[in-house]
Amino acid sequence: MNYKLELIRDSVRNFAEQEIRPYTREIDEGRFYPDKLLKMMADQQLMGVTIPREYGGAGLGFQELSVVLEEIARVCASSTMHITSSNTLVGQVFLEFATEEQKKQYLVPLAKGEVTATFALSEPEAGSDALAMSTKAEEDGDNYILNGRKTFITNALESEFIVVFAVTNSTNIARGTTAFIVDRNTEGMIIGKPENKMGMNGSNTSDVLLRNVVINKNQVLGRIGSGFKMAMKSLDMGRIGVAAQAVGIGQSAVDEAVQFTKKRVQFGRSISSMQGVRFMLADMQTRLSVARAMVEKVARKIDEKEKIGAEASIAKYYATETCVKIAGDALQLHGGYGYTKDYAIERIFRDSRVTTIYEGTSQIQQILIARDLLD
Ligand code: COS
Repeated sequence: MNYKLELIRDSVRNFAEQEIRPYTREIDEGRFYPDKLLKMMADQQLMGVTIPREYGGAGLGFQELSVVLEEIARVCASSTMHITSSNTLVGQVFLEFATEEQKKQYLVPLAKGEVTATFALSEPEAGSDALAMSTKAEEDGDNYILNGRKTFITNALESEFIVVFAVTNSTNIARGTTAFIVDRNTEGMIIGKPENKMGMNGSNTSDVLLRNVVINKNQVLGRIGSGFKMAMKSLDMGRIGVAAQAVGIGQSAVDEAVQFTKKRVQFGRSISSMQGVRFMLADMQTRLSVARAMVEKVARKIDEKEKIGAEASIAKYYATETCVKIAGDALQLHGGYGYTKDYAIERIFRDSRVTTIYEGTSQIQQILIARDLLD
């Protein structure tokens, strides 16, 4: 047993149970996220788990982050949407590619939880096919001028800055995409109204419209033309974050199913005493244990700087499909009650569903896994 990880697990579990649990229903039904909880998560250093101390983070790794995401998602999946970007997508691109000055200006407040930021890659016609992106950045003296539309951008409305990927050379998009840091309120950047989503209601998702947005060249992140590979690399990190979140959601489904089936009496006995129900619960628990072990393995490899190949995709694919399956089975075990908003499993089922879609669908993960095997 890794005592340090177990201590972190206990402490985050207590925090989530005591501070977040009382708001879970309100967050889901009200489609908002309390500032008070954001501040508390920042005070617990949850926004910067994987960011070194010198840049305002906790100086830990992906193993610790996985435990944090799992324990928070177990109580309120939406809450993890406020922790992932700073630790994975945005945090990792800044850590690896930003200049020292950019790190001081952007990464430090992000890791401390003083500001929110997001990652804008997807477009209306470029979702799974990221290379189909059409947002353009044209050079103009000391500046670039950005035009285009990004879609499904997490927390865009609250973000103090957005990492926008745009094409600087359309002859080869894989080698002609660049990442730009666009500050909130930059003229020409318009954030759309939040999507009316099925779940994860504690986090907004909006379009980002860029109309002749003038960005100085010192706001380029990394090298000109290196943006696509940067996005793909950070998505590998992001995917292990989603896998950990899925394990947490899956665990909450198991918790709810155990609690409900023990209490529910049919045919004169608790349904948890029936073999058919017990087999379902055993199957759920087994799949969940496998998913957790996969996440732990990939997180350890990332921390030890070992090559992960397609393993982040394998973990994301398996953990998220498992999460959706377990949430569905747990709802089934609740019978008609599971179909009402009176039981937490209804929200858990809705929240689970996006995990096989965002940060690369299950089908994209299958493509990457098969390529690693065959090509
Ligand atoms: N790390 C670094 N470089 C990578 C990479 C990675 N993980 N994955 C791909 N690349 C590079 C390739 O090496 C290639 O570079 P060269 O042209 O210099 O050889 C380039 O990127 C293009 O890759 P590829 O040829 O594999 O492109 P495809 O269009 O065949 O596939 C996929 C790209 C499908 C893998 C990509 O579009 C993808 O991941 N799509 C899903 C996007 C996604 O997850 N969206 C959700 C966003 S939520 S923030």
